[in-house]
This record gives sequence, structure tokens and C-alpha cells, in this order.
Amino acid sequence: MLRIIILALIAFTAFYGQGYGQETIHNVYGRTFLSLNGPWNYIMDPYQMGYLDYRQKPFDQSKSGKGGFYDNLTDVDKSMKVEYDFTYAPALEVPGDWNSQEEKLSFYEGTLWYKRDFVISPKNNKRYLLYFGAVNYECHVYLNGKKLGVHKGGFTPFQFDVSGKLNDGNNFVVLMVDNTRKKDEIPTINTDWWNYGGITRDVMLVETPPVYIEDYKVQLSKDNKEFIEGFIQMKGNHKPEHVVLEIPELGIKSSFTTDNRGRATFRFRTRKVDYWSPEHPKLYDVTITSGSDKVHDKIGFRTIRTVNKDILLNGESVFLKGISIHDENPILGGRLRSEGDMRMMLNWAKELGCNYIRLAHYTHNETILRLADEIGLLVWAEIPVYWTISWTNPHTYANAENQLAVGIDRDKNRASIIIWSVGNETPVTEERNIFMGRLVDKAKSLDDTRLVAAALEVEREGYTIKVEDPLGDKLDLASFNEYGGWYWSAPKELPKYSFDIRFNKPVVISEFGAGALAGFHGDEDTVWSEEHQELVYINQIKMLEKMDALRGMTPWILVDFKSPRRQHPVYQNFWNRKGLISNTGKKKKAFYVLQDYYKTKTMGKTN
Ligand code: GCB
Repeated sequence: MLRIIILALIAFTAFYGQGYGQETIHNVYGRTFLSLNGPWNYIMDPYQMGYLDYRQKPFDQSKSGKGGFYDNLTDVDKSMKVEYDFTYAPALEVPGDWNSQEEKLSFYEGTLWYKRDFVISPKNNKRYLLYFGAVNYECHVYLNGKKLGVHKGGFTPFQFDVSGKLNDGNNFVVLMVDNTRKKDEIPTINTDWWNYGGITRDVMLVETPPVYIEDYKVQLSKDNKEFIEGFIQMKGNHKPEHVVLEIPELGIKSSFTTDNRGRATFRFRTRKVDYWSPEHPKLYDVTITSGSDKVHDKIGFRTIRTVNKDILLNGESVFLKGISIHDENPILGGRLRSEGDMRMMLNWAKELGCNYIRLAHYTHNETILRLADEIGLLVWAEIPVYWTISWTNPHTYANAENQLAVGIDRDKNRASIIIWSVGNETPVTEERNIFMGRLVDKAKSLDDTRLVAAALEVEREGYTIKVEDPLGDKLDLASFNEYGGWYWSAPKELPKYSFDIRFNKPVVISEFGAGALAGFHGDEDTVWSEEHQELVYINQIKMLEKMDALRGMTPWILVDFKSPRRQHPVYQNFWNRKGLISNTGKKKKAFYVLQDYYKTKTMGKTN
């Protein structure tokens, strides 16, 4: 039976995996583009009136293709009966989820249409790519009334080549977005975060030469820090192209010729590099040129590996002083929209004394990763393989693998990212082990220069906390969530516990924590009080410090975040209260416990 499942999975992804594969241009912010951010008109469409006829057949699959909202009819002749008009519909800001912008949309899960006009005079000798940073969850894209395609997955970028499809002058894009939760999707129906719908990240119309630099990777060699290696990938033809890589500060100006796949790979000796680290986030200006195309980037160079129970950053043992973060602005209660929002989060992490963050539980915005590079924060990046996924459904696997691959592809040049996580708290079964094991193999095959991890679960026997999930054998870290003092045991009991971990690997605690309503005080036994949360932190640290393999942690979580699962009318009101900072920006007592610990914690030269 198991063999059949494995074979089915392999056979399936061989062809279906292609369908999910989304090629996106690397470093979109380093290109020439027209921003399509700003107000987009919207229509809330719970019955999919704009997509399905009264027999539930999609208009866009009929012969004429007419009848859907994507036709964008407006101010029609008085004899025409048309039941929508974007021009007079209200607008939502893009980027931005719909839930936090309109009271009536705060709990909305369903279909919503967006429309935006733009003007362009497309040039004959250019290519145009319509790029979306992220749209949650399923999205049908139409340009000037014609369908470009469909994308699924709420946190990863995608694009369509629209060269030859643009009008000279007025154009319009229409999106049908559906954030309905479904069992077989990634994530599945049950999560502990708000299912923010809509166009949550930037939309851009990118202009490139017909033959352009699609992708590149520039980094230190995994085995030898004296070498820089990587590739440059051209798109647009398969003839040999001359490409030049420049890193002026290192005296590098190297030329290569691409092969018949449009690819040039390289490896060359470099003069001594000033290594990137949280204390010294050195970034080098990197320029890649080919023909009339030129791309600039800022790239840091560092190495990361584990040896037994140590994590070595640039060869020195490091302790990961971290905190978990959701992609959510606590003040507005919506997805992070601007660089300012993101800086606010990272500055709080810095104030806490962090050198590391866990960007839970899905691919975050490219901008926050660029900021982590600039500010100096190591990063654990993750995909939304969360809790009980449909382990045996090949579509589900293909979708998870695609989200992993697109995330790795987008962020492979970010020095800050040291860990790819393939999931969170997935329950051990044979099917799950196969699914998760394949994701680990995939991550390693796509990027063997970073660590691969997952947030595992623990078991308890008396006062022993056991970590023995077999997936751990394939991972680089012993990482797990444990909620001693909150979901089990009283906070004062914690010092009695000890760990039994079957892996000889660095232990990085991916979560612990407790809820507290900021400003609510009581004694240590009073659940929801700041004092109770404070004691959980004090005693968790005592308990964790007993492990000689402890190399880091990301307690749950930097700030309170919204979750439909959190219903207590007094203490929660749809907020998960495990933040060290409240949704109004107030620091709770436990914040200072962790800050003090991080101030004094040392290990290796990087501290
Ligand atoms: C967990 C999950 C996290 C939840 C947290 C909680 O273990 O990984 O997503 O929000 O617990 O608050 O229960």
C-alpha cells in the first residue's frame, strides 16, 4: 500500500508538478516597472455571479467567453441589463487584505472581484510581465477581458507574460479572488491565524528587454569560503549570451557565456570577504549585465552549517536569540503593507535583543527579508504545511512543493535566511512522514547551503519531555514546539522537567509561550495575567537551559495577532494573546524577562 502511495505521488508530480510551477522574475524590485498599487474597485460576490451562469458553468469557458465581471462593462447603453459596474463600486487599497479595510469584510471568506485601470504605451522591443507579490488564495486573472490564468497559494509570487496583450493607452486588469478555506489546500481549513483575503502584496507591470536576466544566484561556496559560486539564467532565447557579474568592492568583474539553456554557472576564487552577520550585516553591491539588461542587488556573504550540537555561522558557534513573527500589523489588525510596518516589527525584535526571527507560518513578504538582510537578523522561513494536511492527495503535495520551491527561488540570495522550514506541528503517521520527508529532500535538492528544519511536537512521560518524531532524522536541527506552563503543567512545575531528545543535533525551540492580556494583573496562578505569562517565561528558560544542546529559540510570539479560534470575550476577543507586545503596542512583563535573558546569553564570538 505504502509503495503504491509513493509511486502515485512520484508519477503525479512528474506531470502535475509542472502545472503548479510558477516561474517568476528574480529581484522584481530591481527592475523597471509600473506599480499597479493603489485603489482597486471591488465587488463582493459570495455567489460567484460574475463567474458562473445560472447553471453554474463558468462564463470564461463558454464559446464567447462573455458574461463575466471581467468584461468590465460600464455606463452601458440604457437598453442593456447589466448587474454590476466597477466604476461605481467602492475601492480597496492594494496591497492590503480586504478584512482589515472594511468592517463588512472583516469575517468575509469567499469571492471578491478587483478591477484597476492603467495607461501604458507598450514598446515593440520590450517584454511585459504582470507580477503579483501574493494574492490569497485562489485567483483568476483577466487582462482587458481575456483570461491570463489561475493561481493558487496565498503567500507566493506569480506572474504572466503579457507582451503583445496590452493596448496602447487604456487597459484594465480584473481579478477574481477566492479565500474560501478548503481541506485539500495548503494551508488546510484549520489554522490559528486570520484568513486574510485579497491582493495582499505589490502588483507590478515589469518591463524588460526581449532577452532578459530572469534569475541568478550569487553566494559563497558551501565547502570553501574562498570561492563565490552560482548561476545566471537568461530568458527569451537559447543562443549563447554574454553576461557580466560585477562586485566592485571585491574587485570582481567576470564574464561568462550562457549555454543552450540560457544558463551560465560559475565558481571562482574571491579576495577575503567581509562576512555578513547580525552584528555586522555587510551587503555588497552586485550588478549583472547582459545586452541591454542590467540588474542591481545587495547581497551578503556568509556560511551556515551544523556540527554535532553546534550551529556555525561563518565558522563560529552561534546562539539564536529569536522570536516568532506573523505577517500582521497588530495596530491595524491586517497584513503588513508597507516597509514602515515591517520595520516596526523588526525594530521590536531588535529591541528585544534578537539576532534571529522565525517568520511563521508561510512565506513572508520579500521586503521584510531584504530588511532582515539590511538590519541584521537571521531568519527561519516556513511554508504553510500546518497541522492536519491531506497527506495522501497528490495535488496537495504538488501545491506544498510548489510553495516551497517558489519561496526558495525568490529568497535564495538573502543572507539572512539560514533555515527553510517545511512545516509546523504535523502529526506523525506513515503518510505524513512520506509527504514531509519528500519536502525535506526537495528543499535540500534546491538549496544545499542552508539548514532544513520543521517545528516538531513533543511527548511527555512523567517529568520527561521526549522528542522522537522520526522526521527529525532527516532534519538539520532538533526543533520543536512545547507549551509547558500553558497547554500542559502549571508554570511553577516547569523546573522539574527534563528533556530526552533522540537526535545529536542543535536544539532550537521553535515555540513556547503563554497568553496574557496587556494591563491585566494577578498573581502567578492567574491565567491571562501578565504575571502568569512572566512566570512561564522565567521557568521555561530555567527548564530549557538544562539542555547542553540548546542553541536557540523563537518563543511564541512577538505581538498579539488575530485568530478566529480565540473567542473569550474579555481576554481574547479574536486575538491570540501570546504576544510579548499587545495589539496596541504595549510591552508585557514577559518581554523584559526575555530581553534580560538575551542580554546576558553568550556563545561563540558572534555574541
Ligand atoms: C502552536 C502553533 C501556533 C499557534 C500556537 C498557539 O503550536 O504553532 O500557530 O498560534 O500554538 O497559540 O496555540
